[in-house]
Amino acid sequence: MRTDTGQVFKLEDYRPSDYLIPETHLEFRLSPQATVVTAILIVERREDISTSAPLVLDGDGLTLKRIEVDGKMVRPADLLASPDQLTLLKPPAAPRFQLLIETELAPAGNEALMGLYRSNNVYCTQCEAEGFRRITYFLDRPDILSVYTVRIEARRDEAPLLLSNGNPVECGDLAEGWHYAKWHDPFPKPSYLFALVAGNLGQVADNFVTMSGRKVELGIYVELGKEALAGYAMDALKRSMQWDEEAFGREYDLDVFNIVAVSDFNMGAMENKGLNIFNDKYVLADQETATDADFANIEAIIAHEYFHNWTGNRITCRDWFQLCLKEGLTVFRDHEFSADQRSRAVKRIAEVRTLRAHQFPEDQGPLAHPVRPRRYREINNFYTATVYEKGSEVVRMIRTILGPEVFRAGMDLYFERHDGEAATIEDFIKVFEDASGRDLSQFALWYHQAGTPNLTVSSTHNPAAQEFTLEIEQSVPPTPSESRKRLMHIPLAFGLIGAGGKPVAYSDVEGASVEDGVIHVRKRRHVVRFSGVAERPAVSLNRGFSAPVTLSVEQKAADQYFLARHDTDAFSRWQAFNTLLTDSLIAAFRQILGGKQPDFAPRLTDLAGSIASDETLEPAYRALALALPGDADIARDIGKNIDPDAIHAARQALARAIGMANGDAFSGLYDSLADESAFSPDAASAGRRALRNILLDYLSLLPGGAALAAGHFHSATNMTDRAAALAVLAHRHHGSPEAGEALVAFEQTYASDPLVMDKWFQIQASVPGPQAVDTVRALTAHAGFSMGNPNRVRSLIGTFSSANQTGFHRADGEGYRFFARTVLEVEKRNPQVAARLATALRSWRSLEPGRQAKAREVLVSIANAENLSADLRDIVERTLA
Ligand code: 0A1
Ligand code: ZN
Repeated sequence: MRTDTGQVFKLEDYRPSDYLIPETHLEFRLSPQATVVTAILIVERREDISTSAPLVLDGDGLTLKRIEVDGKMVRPADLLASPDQLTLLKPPAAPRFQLLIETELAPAGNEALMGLYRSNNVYCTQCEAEGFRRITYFLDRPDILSVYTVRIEARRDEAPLLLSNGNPVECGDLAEGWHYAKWHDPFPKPSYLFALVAGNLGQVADNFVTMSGRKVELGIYVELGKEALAGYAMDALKRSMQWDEEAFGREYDLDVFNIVAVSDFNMGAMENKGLNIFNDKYVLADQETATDADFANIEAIIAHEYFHNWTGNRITCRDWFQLCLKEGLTVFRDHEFSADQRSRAVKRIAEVRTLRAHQFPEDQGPLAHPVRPRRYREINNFYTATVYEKGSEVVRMIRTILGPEVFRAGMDLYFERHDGEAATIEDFIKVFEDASGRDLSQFALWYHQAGTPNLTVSSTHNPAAQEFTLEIEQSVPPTPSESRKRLMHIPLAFGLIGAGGKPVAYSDVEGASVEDGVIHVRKRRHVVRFSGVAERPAVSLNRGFSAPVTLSVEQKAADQYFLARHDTDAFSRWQAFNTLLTDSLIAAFRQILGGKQPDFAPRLTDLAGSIASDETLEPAYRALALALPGDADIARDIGKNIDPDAIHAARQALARAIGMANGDAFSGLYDSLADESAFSPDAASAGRRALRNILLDYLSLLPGGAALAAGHFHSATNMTDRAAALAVLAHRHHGSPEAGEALVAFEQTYASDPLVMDKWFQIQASVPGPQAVDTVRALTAHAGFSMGNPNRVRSLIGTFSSANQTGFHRADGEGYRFFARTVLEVEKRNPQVAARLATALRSWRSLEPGRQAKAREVLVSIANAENLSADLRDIVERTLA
């Protein structure tokens, strides 16, 4: 485990390396305990660098066995070697030389899952961000682009399959049951994109003919016997390849494209050149084991990793501060792909819910950082919702500002100008400035400034003057180490809506630049006057969520109801209803704190009923509208002095009120949505299931609800319905015989399928209430649970801490204490996963004082633990700062 050196890396300290490594030749002789890696590096000194400059290579816990320069041993006096660094004090005077480095690794003992490790007896690698230095000494930084040739040797019985990046070159037998394969990747790449896989895996093969007529062999490798579960992923891959050609003109460049699914993986998946490695959860699926959400995630992540081939691999990042250059852009691309494959409106709502659930709290708490950070201690902790999701929103805003054609021209220029380079955010912004002739310097603050801007908006109508006025004021809250903020350029899409939902025309506008339905907010305050407006319109703001901001709008409730029924922008219509729900939940929370029974306006519960049965809306959309803001969403919007029990009670009360007000209608609709036809994971079928399952959730709160949910569970013919019913039983009817029976039945059926058991862990870890801590603690001893597998840990401990507000934030602090002990236990094996888990405490300062003190105590106890990893120390210290 890498302990903390306290070193802070700063963007302004970037300077190019003195040396380059144009060629990298690697040889692996694989064995679980003693893999030998021989690296032959062609090293080049930059022209302007003195011959006396030492060559300093990165390492992380390495055992050096041999080192030679140009075929000769290096004198010990000319070398400084430690597990974490290798320095050639006197490199040859020649501008180009050859360095041979032999290291020995024990992949079987590598539980951090970085570098070369074993997952279910399969050798695999994870090198982003700094895992390559756990394999060999190297200039392990993304601006060192090298052409790799890799030879892998292994026992044929142990590893019949030998894969690396690029194209296969040759393979053959060796003595004593060993064999080898050689791979060559002609595209220079940074070390973080290196990959190797060796093992005994099943293959699904297909091919894709690119737009220029080249045939690419496609392979997806999975655990033997699971081949049938990879069909959906293969289909998603082919659709992704096709889409990138059509939407961005990007063609695949190697002869083969391989994907390997492994069961121990720290993140979702990894875009290694020509050899993507996936968490198996994002590959394996069929109707029996995967939910519709799983299918959608697989499609999105397969696309995301594939799209990285251009945005990340062909054009990579100069340094890790530029992470959003590849991640924000690639998330934007995968969002657009999913929107094209599914329903654009539904996709947009889901994206915004995710952004608000994960990125807004990050931006509003102690871990806030700009989309392009300027400092880090541990780069692994910067694979965040801000870099990914907000990074994607920033790209989307560029498209909104420039329009789709100019945006595409800018992207074309980006590929043309920077192909084969390690680029920066400045390079990225410049292509759009050049393509559009616009100055994007104020806009660029979105990359440099942390915090979610707020827009305060009020409106007035002067019928005599036929003038409608919007007053818009922007503010950006202070964030850690950035107390003063500059004014941003915020593209605010809007609509003025009149009677019957018709757009209201205006003859002129002044006070801000307004183009194509977008107000460009650039100053602290704009008074935007629309003339020629005879009747007071309702205003629909931030349509399509054109900017990732919070809005404080002075809006009459009647207007809000009107928009929830009539807004022609699907996102904003959803938003209007969601705001009504949130406002009444917050009011109910306050009633509960004041010792009153919460009450809800009948027009709100009626509106829920009419949305549910509105046949002009897609079922998936209706399902999203009916999904109440979660406990954590409500807490975020309240912002301070949070009592999770009161929030949960408010939410329960509203769910019950909506169920009671619409029982008959919901029941009829629920029956009509029953589907006897063959299963299909397509978006429309999934939408109908989603609507039916949310109706079940409401109906389960009415008399007979447990029996209804039990019937749904037992008659389910797919995992979406089965898991939804199990969640309803476990959450709404906790402790009932129906819930108990269903949990047992599910466990018995799926005990041998870890990915399905993850759902069983998740459902139980999220059952609200004070008993949850004991449930989760007991489940850590379940035979299917393992502290060493990231998926299991996230399902049980991650769900408990991030999706169970009443359980985790139990008033006596037991949730926190259990959590802290568990995080430290996970950390011993896997610091990266532990650090990510620990971010669940980032909003501790918004809790009521009692819980706040208890949360602080456990954060301090983690900070004081001995030998803390760099990963966990970084998170805990920033959280406490
Ligand atoms: N680049 C990957 C994410 C990723 C980052 C770090 C990893 O290390 C464990 C793994 C994957 C992506 O964006 O998909
Ligand atoms: Zn990515």
